[in-house]
Amino acid sequence: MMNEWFNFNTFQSAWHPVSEVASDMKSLSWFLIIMSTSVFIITVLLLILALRKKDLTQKSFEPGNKFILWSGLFIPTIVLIITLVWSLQSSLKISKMNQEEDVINIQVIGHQFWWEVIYPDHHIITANEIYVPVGSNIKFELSSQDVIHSFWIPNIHGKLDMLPDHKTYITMNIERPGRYRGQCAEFCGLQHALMAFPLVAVSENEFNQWLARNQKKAPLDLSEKESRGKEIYYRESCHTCHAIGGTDFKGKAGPDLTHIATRLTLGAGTIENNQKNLKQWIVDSQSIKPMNRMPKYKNIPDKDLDDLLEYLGSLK
Ligand code: HEC
Ligand SMILES: [Cu+2]
Repeated sequence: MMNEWFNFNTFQSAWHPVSEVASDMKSLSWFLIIMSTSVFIITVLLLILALRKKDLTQKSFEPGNKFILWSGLFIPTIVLIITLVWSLQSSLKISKMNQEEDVINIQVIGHQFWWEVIYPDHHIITANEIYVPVGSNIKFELSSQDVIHSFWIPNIHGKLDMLPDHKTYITMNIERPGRYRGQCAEFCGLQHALMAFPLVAVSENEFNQWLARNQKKAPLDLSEKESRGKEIYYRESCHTCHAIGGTDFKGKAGPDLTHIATRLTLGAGTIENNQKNLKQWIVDSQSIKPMNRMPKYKNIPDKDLDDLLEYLGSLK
């Protein structure tokens, strides 16, 4: 069963804005679409009219003709000025928002093909999922660990590049709670299309609960099965790539797994996070997301795999 997160139409669309900036972009887009379509239709109609004229030697328009002056000069100038003023207004709003000081800081670092997410003021490191409160200014600091990626949540804002050697900033304010799909919008390698994430906008209250839960390190009072799973995690070298807060596992080449059991998706928005998918991901993530940077683990005995899953399940 797919959960609502995988219902594509409801969550990734620039036509369903949930922020002021995105609403502006939508109106401006409609304006441009209607204007350019009408210009196209009128031009084609005039062309047909001209082609139907029998006597081509007869001049119907003299230089200085009012019709030419209006449709060739005045109207286009007015339309272009309206467009210019409108889009400038939008960008002014964006740059004003970017100067807000009362913000929640979130750093997002692009990797092939996943997202590292850091809440520097709250000491939280996570991945492939971003929680934010509605109605607050969220300031994203974007960068990349490898190639150029692009940060794009169509319902909320335009795109912004994530560069390896330069930080970029964007401030957003989300009006309605919900899950909105973000997507890498710059071709960054073979799995660029499966480099996505849910942005979860919740009430202030729920956000604070999320913060409190995610500030906790991994639990240490493990059951026997979970402890065995932790040993398997070490034996199979998962720790060389994946950090788990509160343990000696500090790998940085893959997503942080401190709270993996509570994440919505696996493989950066590729599949739903459930027991069956997690097992399949570990055994052969390459069949789910070909060319991603995690090796296959086809040789882990079934019992060990079960214990490993039990351990990962304890990471809430
Ligand atoms: C060589 C480094 C490496 C090793 C070793 C490794 N992984 Fe991964 N793992 C990754 C990378 C990179 C990703 C991100 C893949 C993507 O989505 O593009 C990942 C993704 C994952 C995810 C999904 C996380 C998410 O938020 O989407 C899980 C769960 C996971 N690995 C578990 C494991 C386990 C368990 C082991 C040991 C059996 C392991 N990994 C070994 C590199 C590694
Ligand atoms: Cu990318």
